[in-house]
Amino acid sequence: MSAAVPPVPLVYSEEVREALHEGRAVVALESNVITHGLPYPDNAATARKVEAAVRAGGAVPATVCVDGGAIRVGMTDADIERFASLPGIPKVSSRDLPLVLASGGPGATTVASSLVAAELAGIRWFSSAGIGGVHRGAQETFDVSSDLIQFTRSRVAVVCAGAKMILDLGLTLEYLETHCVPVVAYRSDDFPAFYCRTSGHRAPHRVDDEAVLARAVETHWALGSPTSFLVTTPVREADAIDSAEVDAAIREAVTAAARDGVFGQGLTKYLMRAVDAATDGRSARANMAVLATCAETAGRLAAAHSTTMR
Ligand code: PSU
Ligand code: MN
Repeated sequence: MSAAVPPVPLVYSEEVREALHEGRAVVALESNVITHGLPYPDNAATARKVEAAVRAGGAVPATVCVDGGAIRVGMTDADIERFASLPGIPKVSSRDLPLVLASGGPGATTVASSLVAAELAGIRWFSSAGIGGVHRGAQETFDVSSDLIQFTRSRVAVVCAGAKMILDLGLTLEYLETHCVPVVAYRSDDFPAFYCRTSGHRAPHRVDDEAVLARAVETHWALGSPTSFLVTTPVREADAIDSAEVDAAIREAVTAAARDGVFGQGLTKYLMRAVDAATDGRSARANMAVLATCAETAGRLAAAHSTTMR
């Protein structure tokens, strides 16, 4: 038997392959938000809207998933429909990737595993509404999202509306600072909180100019840093939720999760669904809106980046 390590099987959609070949701007997107973030059929409609938003920004979307023993970079419409409607497709974070690839089953990539795929594919930009982070009570539970650890390893610029509201956003910012991950608020002052416009924390940096941002991203990597580069953009005023409206619901959800013994990879989904239920779906609708906002900004920044670097 040969001791050679097999190459990582990457399968590109036609459109993404061409865009990368021609050096056009591409924005990677996760698929776990389709399978675990929203209910059917909102998830399918949102995935399409998010792809359209990337295009509106001027880039090509590449939604990432695992299927048939390969990492798929660019899902077809039929893929999206299948992932959205088929129950039981597992959440695949970075550590799960080799297992799902080896077994050949389908898997929905989180922010972390999508970054692994993006870097392998040579995609420099990624968009998500709310990244994972340090969970509330992590001092006891040790629950820190693999998304944060992956940021320390993948050279990808990540556009997001901050981290999910269910997390401890102060500790999440501390973690990013400790691990030398740049955090820049684009045309805003504060680190946002997913569907709330501010976390109450000021972002470490503010940049308003797309070309400056593009140069900062390149310079970060030129300096030898192996990390991601976070760019935040807040939810639009019209789509935003007042943090007072969700605060109590989040606190109750965190208590209920502890009572029900929910931990590990199922916790984030449990908390998000509990808040959606407590707000009569308002938080889910805000989630859909902010996904599109981030995607459009990512499309614009990725396009500006590819022009600036030409
Ligand atoms: N559940 C949702 N929406 C999401 C996620 C879960 O309702 O967006 C996700 C994202 O895929 C993110 C991941 O990368 O959860 C982080 O999970 P964890 O906190 O277990 O690391
Ligand atoms: Mn976790």
